[in-house]
Amino acid sequence: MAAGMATVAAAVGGVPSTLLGEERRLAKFPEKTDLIRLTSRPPQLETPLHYFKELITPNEAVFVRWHISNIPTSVDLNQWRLKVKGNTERELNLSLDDLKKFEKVTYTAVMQCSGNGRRYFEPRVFGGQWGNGAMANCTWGGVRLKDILNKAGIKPGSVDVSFDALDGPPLPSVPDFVKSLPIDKAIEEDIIVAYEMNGTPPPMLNGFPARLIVPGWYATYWVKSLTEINVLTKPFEGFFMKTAYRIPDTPCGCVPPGTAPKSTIPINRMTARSLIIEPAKGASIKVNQPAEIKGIAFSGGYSIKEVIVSTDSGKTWREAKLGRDLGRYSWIQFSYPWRPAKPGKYTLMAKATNSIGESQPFEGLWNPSGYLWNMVQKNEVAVR
Ligand SMILES: Nc1nc2c(c(=O)[nH]1)N[C@H]1C(S)=C(S)[C@@H](COP(=O)(O)O)O[C@H]1N2
Ligand SMILES: [Mo]
Repeated sequence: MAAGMATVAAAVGGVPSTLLGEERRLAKFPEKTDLIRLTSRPPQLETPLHYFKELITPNEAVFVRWHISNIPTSVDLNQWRLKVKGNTERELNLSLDDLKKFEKVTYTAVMQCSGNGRRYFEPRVFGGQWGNGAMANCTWGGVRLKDILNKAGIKPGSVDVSFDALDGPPLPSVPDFVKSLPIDKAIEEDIIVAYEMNGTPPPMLNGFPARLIVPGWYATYWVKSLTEINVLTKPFEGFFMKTAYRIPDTPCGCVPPGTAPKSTIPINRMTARSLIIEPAKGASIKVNQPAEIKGIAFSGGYSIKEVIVSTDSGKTWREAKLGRDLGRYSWIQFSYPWRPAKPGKYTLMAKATNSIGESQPFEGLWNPSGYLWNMVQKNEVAVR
């Protein structure tokens, strides 16, 4: 994979913007509100930023991302089963009611696509040209994957667990969307099979009737409309682990812009990031009036310790106030009371740091697939 990547990235500069999905029109899909359409088949829909004023993202506004066009449009719960098989003492075929008999776990976690913010990469890279709206903060309810695996009985010699779903390839030449986790990761306490999203069954497009939640990790692992869990004695080698969704094997997951990594690893935990939501980019603000700077910050499973805000392009910084803490997987809201005293152009910035010192770079970190975007934003606003 790595060898061809540098040339691919370099070529994107000359690609017409329509091929990069630049036509960002709103579209309405079943159970969803108007979202920004990147593609229709398969659906890739982005959330307009104003929805992130809320601590919890409503189901109808949550972004949508499918890889292959054969996606489920209805599920008969009398037929649907979650099969657990492979290197286990027994095979399970769980109905939704069976799943609900396990102990229920509920928490709030940010779901973010690996390619969120890809459109800001310089040089540009191929793939869905997401702005910052391929993320959501939802409360997930479901059952521990660990409890399901223990019920099946994991046999010695297990190395990976793979996850398959209702969506299938339209042609045999198209790889099926199957993901895997190493066995030690799969039995972590907080990974769940969720049948609730903000207290109701998830919309079809977000993985009805149940999906995997790997809190702190990018959503590529959050397999929707789950049907099969397979415990494996050999490393899983499917396309979406071996070829796609890999990052450079360097401490930053990045390489010099436009170059190919020497080696890669599967993408995993999310980087720390923050986003100013208000005032929006390009907003016009009245001089000498209170204008609160508000936003959100999160990281891959470690609580946000601090958010600092600048109103003068990063020359001086002030600590923002953090809002209600919904746990280490949730995003946290921040606010800073601002009252601009002079008219002019202002560049607003915010920088988050988590409890293990992970923060955000001032220059975009680059990798050929456009993952891990977390550069400190520069939001220009006008004060009149
Ligand atoms: N079955 C299935 N699950 C999937 C995918 C998919 O294509 N098929 N895409 C993954 C990726 S890359 C992302 S970003 C999230 C998106 O979840 P959402 O559509 O609920 O926002 O689903 C993940 N789970
Ligand atoms: Mo994704």
